[in-house]
Amino acid sequence: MTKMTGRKALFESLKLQGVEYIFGNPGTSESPIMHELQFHPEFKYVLVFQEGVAIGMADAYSRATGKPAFVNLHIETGLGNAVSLMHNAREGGSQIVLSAGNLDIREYDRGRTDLVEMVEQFTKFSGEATHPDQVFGLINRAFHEAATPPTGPSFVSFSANALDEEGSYEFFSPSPITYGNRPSNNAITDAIQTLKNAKHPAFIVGDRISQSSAWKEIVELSDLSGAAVYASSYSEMNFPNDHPNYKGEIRLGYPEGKQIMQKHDVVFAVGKLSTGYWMFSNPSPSFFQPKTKFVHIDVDSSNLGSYLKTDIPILSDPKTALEEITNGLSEVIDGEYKESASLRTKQYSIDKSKATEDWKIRLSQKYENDPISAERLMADASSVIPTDSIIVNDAVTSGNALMNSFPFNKPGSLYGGRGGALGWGMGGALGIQLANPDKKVIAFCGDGSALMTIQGLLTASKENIPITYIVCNNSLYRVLKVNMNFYRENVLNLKDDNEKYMGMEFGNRIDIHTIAKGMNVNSWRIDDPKDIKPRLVEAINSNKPSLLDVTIDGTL
Ligand SMILES: Cc1ncc(C[n+]2csc(CCOP(=O)(O)OP(=O)(O)O)c2C)c(N)n1
Ligand SMILES: [Mg+2]
Repeated sequence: MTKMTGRKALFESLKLQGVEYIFGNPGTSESPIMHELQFHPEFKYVLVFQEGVAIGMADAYSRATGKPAFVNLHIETGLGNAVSLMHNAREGGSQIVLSAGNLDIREYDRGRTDLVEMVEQFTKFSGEATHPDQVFGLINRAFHEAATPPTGPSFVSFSANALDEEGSYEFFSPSPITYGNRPSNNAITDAIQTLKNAKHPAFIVGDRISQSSAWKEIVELSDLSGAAVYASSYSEMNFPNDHPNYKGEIRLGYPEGKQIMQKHDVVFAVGKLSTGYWMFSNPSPSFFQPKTKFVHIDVDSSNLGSYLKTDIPILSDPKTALEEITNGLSEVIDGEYKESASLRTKQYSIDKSKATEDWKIRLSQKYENDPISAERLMADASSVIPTDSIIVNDAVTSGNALMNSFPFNKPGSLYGGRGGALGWGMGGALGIQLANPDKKVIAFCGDGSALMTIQGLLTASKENIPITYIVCNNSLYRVLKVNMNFYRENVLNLKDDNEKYMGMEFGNRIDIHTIAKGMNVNSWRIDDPKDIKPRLVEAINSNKPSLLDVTIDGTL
């Protein structure tokens, strides 16, 4: 047994977990941690000026490195600011270990907050060490829970006494984590048979494809079966968006999503499905034809068969399951099957060319618009951004133009927020850049989203993290207007154009480039579309944090 203070044991535990960065904002209750930090130069403390930035950063860093990210915030007051983006981390299963100091356990009756209760519903595991002996075990457990499938955020807090008093420890290194749960043979045989009998198969992919590195496997199976591929989530490159079979994102809960699904007799889904009807009333319990065979692959049993009628649930690492299905299918199909699969792919190729043509027409119609169209911004940006850059997508309604302008066909080329909380991108870009110091990181953010966590710019300049931010400044929450129209038309059955939009416009243009300057970030305001390309090249080549505040058209 080794004896030492709880605060020293905390750093020993973090070292064993291979932690490199601590994303944080301290307070007095974290004094033991901040005091001990000076003796551990092997950790880099990245100071944030708003807690949401730390969560966005940790979320993205953990996704880009594939390992847990550690965050330290200040007791209930700091945690409160973090909860919004912890929702995204829980939705996306991000490997975050969030921590905070708490009052001495003896202050239990003096207004001491139950921090675990406060954060628990946004985590996979939460606990507080109230005795120094618990520190190592708690850290070990929190990292293990965060990193094992299904991954997800953890929370740990430390009573002041647990950090300042001496405890006894038997340290050991964390166990290796294997992600490759094998599927049941019967389920695989049934899935192969189902796909073999399919006339119009479809795949719905989620971020679990990226998480299990199953890009090659999903493309191979789609090529072999001629399946159309829809993304339930595309916050990472889950299927090449330039592949003929790729049909774009699908919103299963919406009428148009259900309509698209009507033509498919077999649907294979991978990962958690976003099925929500967002905030509208009357959600739909089903999305497919009653006769459609539904096969669902995931590492999380709670996603399988629990909310959708599922013919073949496959509890497995997607990469392994997809590989086994592809191998099995290629052994049982004949020339006739191959012929119809290739006919489907041919048709999808024609559809794709048509969609590309439509996009070009839309772009040319809007190219000279004043204010700048989102289409022009994205097209011009994509023509000068180096091809091996990483794109961060927090662009909200400009995201469609982004997806049409950039080819995403390499793993790790794109990251976006997961879950509904606004403000992910400012911190998210920082985490991606820290995880990829040799790559250019270009982050597209909606002005509304950027303003939620604009303090991220201060961290960028303080640490000289050379991201180029592009703010799509339309002076409004445009998506809320789009959704309001949908609500009025489909839920309220109103056809009247004279309805007002309340609380969605910012009034005067907010000069985000001026805010950026105040935070020591090089920035430019762009009103003339001709400035997009040269300023963007200048920003990227500066190798410093920089920002383009682009006035774009927000009309519907
Ligand atoms: C923390 C938080 N607050 C409020 C919302 C509601 N909300 C969703 S999208 C949105 C507006 C996004 O606006 P912006 O980033 O400017 O993008 P745009 O719609 O203009 O393209 C808001 C306010 C949210 N999702 N998260
Ligand atoms: Mg906006």
